[in-house]
Amino acid sequence: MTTERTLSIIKPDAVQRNLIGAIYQRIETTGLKVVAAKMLHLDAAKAQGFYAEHEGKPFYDGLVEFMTSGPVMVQVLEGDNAIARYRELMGKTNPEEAACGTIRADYAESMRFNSVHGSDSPASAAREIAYFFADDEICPRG
Ligand code: RTP
Ligand code: MG
Repeated sequence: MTTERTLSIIKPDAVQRNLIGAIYQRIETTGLKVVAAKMLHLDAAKAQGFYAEHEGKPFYDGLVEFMTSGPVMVQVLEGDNAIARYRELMGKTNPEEAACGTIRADYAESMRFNSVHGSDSPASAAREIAYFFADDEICPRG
């Protein structure tokens, strides 16, 4: 088993619908630990930089518009195989394809308004965590 960290975002649609607690409960119930957290209202430059890998794709401008439409909760999760386990907890990008019991199956409204983000690889996790958190803002829990 490998202890990993991953970057999680509760997106504006879910914050707006008061789902922060429900999503945190699922994260904690699955055994992942929140080791850093902050609420932010992203500006366009911050959202564009975060999703730079998707620049030029048809959904990019709409994605940036959505991610800047209201506050988000950003957190670092830690645990064994945290990256894959959190992606599994989220479910597929399109909520119509997400497995029963996943966050997106239960809460996402559409492909765009899909409630949560999770890093998709160790390299992405490292980049995304550093994009939002300084080292001294992360609190290892052991
Ligand atoms: P995320 O990065 O937000 O965790 O989502 P993901 O890995 O499951 O999906 P990704 O391919 O990275 O896409 C990022 C976000 O862009 C929106 N999207 N819209 N065809 C579309 O309309 C489309 N494809 C992607 C979604 O909000 C997705 O979460
Ligand atoms: Mg992604």
